[in-house]
Amino acid sequence: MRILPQRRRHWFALALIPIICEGMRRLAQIAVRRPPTRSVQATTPRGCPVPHVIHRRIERVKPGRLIVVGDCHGCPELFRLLSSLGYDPAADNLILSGDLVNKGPASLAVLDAVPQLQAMAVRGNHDDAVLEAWLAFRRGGESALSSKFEWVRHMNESQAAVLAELPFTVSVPEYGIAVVHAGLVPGLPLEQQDLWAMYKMRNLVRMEEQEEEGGKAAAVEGGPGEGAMTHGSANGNGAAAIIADGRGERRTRYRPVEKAKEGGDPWATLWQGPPHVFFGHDAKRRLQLHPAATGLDTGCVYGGKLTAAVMPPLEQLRARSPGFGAKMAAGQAVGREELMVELVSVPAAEVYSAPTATAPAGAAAAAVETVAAAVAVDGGKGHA
Ligand SMILES: *[C@@H]1O[C@H](CO)[C@@H](O)[C@H](O)[C@H]1NC(C)=O
Ligand SMILES: [Mn+2]
Repeated sequence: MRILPQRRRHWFALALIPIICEGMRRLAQIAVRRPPTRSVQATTPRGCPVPHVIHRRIERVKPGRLIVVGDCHGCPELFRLLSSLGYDPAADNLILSGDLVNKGPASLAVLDAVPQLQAMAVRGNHDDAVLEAWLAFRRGGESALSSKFEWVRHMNESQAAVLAELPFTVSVPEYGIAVVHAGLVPGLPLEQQDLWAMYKMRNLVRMEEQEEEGGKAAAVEGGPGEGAMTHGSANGNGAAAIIADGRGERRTRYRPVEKAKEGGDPWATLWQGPPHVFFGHDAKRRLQLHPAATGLDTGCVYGGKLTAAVMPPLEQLRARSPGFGAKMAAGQAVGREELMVELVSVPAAEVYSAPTATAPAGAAAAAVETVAAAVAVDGGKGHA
């Protein structure tokens, strides 16, 4: 620096500013353990390899019914529910809403059942955590397993492969539906949805004006290549969405958060579709019946029940539900009525896991339970 004349030193310092800013930005990202916004999603939020297919599409359904089942959490009720439905793997289409494993006693049996039953499933946060634990166990031996994941030592390669291949969403365009474990942010194409948010979020916080002007969400606004969402936002702060509202002038941004106490609204109340989204993850809110989203986690592992949304075969649906064809043709979200959804539940045989977090406020919980009781139709057979 000394050899530079005063004026040139000045310019040299100016030239350094963007470099310093970039460095600080990178440091800030590292500090919150968030990779750069444009990075390819090389790992899941738990550091597992991303599956080959993140967003699975079922282009042609089998000729039977479409059945979406809520969070199993290793509960044997899955088998009772399916037998009460007379599930036929050769004809029916079965999708599980994730959190297949953990907390219940039959995690390995559920994993074995996925290929045996020709089921599809989406990745829940527990599925990813179990896969992470198994990978660490296989790398580090005995010491790598915490007591919570003790059972994971018995998981073999085929069972782990089921977890490793779980996509984050399964879409069935012919029915106008999609399945995700936790939720989706309105206004973003699937490819830009945040991996963390898809299996962790419960609420969406509308971002304040000043928050909107911060750099955090700005990257989502950019052109091609800049839209990729990051997934390291373990606190939910990194994923913000921008919605082009109407002609794209007014924009609403939402920040997905994990816990209701972090504010905002249940994401499913803001979701307008299409598609109609079936999801799980939110056992505290139990059955959620919104116009374009249906929450199916009815807390089986906590002694609640396991719930399925059953839709008729596509051919029957088209013939018997005029609203279905009309809405699909108009590119609108289909509701449960148009989909002729029947909700079928089996009660849990026991409390497999004590709910850890506090239940929702009494009145609200009671109201939700009443709705659930009014709508859910018990499976009839297989209840003994
Ligand atoms: C894993 O265990 C299941 C039985 O639970 C068995 O069917 C499968 O063949 C096993 N896979 C391997 C690779 O050992
Ligand atoms: Mn979950």
